[in-house]
Amino acid sequence: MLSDPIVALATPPGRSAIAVIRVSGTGAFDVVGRCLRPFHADRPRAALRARLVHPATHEQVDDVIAAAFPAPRSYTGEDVVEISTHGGLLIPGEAVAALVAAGARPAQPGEFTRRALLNGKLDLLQAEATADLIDAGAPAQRRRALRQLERGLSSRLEALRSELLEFEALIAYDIDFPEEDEGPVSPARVTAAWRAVRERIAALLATAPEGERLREGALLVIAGPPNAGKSSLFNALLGQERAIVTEVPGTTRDAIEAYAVIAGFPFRLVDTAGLRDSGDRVEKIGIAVARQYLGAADLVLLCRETGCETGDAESERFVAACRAPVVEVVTKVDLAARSPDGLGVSIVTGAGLDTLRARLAEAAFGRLLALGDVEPVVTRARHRTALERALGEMDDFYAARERGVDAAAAATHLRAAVGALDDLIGAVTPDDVLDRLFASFCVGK
Ligand SMILES: Nc1nc2c(ncn2[C@@H]2O[C@H](COP(=O)(O)OP(=O)(O)OP(=O)(O)O)[C@@H](O)[C@H]2O)c(=O)[nH]1
Ligand SMILES: [Mg+2]
Repeated sequence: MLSDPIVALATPPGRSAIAVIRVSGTGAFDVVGRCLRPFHADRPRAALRARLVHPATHEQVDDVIAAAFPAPRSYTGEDVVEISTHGGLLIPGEAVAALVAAGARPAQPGEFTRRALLNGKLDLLQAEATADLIDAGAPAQRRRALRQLERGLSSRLEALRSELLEFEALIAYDIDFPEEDEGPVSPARVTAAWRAVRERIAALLATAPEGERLREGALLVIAGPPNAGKSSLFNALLGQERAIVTEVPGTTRDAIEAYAVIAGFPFRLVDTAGLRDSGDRVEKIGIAVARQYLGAADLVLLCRETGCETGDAESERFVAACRAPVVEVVTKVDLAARSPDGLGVSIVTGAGLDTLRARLAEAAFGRLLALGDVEPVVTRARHRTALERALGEMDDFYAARERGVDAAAAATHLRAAVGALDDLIGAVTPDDVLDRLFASFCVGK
């Protein structure tokens, strides 16, 4: 395994108070020792002030703070030095160049975390959580990623894995005593134990749709008749005037998509053209686009203007055609003589907006809200396919037993189910899985 010293800027380039540079690998302390005056590898985990100089010219680059983390008690499990330099356009780059001149190699994206993984400091799920934490845009994403980083999902899978192994042992016991009529283990006991494990795998798998939605953001499409106040609501939910609002029906033509955090959850908001039977060519195209978005939506927000609550045939037809859940809202309630039957909102007075936000979060992420932050959730297609495989093997095992297949042969399905969970945790991870994960990482992480 490669453990040559690598270096990278761990903070984004540009003007800033400080920048952090990381060096990791066998010989990292020698590399840093050539650039820092003084450098104390024998005083680990202490922040010490030093001059950073170029190893060849001895010219001073910066005045820095550095801390040494000897292996294995470091992020990567190797010898690591973290150096805080001044920020800005020049110094961090020059400092990295000095460390390269002293013998370090510029790191690949995610190379530090990859080494942490290979050295057993993190499992694959934790490495994924690290990327999710950095990419988090909504508090719910941060909470979920932190739980996963704390091994919430890993320990649930490990527990599942040992239950599976216990079940396998039960079956093995059965195999070892084939001469007894009923076998030493009653079929009812085998079925009950099988069902318990199967249900736990299925319960975890059931979190996948909303878990994946949490990583990507729920696609929320705002629809309704022209002039219903869709764009006004879009802007209000977004917190900025992004879409054009006028009193002219048919103002919005192109669908407008924007990322928004609503009640702490991530959404991809889409404002669409008002739904009506239009003769206008451009508007017609806009309505066709709206229809496509409605087809792909995770959730639809249907707007109806106050006084038109009964709805129009066109919107009804659109909504009937989409598979996603629909949240209905009556807009412009500040103009209403009496309060509406359903949920009313006004962007003029702000009435109903908080209730609407809560309702949208509930509709898109209700299952996650009910689970709370403690219960583990799967958030990637990779997790889903591995669990589906485990579940499939469990079912194949049962079917094989039902068919009277020899117990030892049926048990190979249990082995395969354990293998699927191992892949998920990342016990043995093929290089291409790692390559795909770390390609999306920042350099320096
Ligand atoms: N009084 C009041 N007027 C509103 C409210 N929301 C929107 N309006 C007005 O209603 C008109 C239409 O608003 P838009 O947000 O453009 O409506 P839309 O549904 O996007 O319309 P199209 O894009 O044409 O389909 C504008 O004149 C807005 O100022 C509200 O809560 N109260
Ligand atoms: Mg509009």
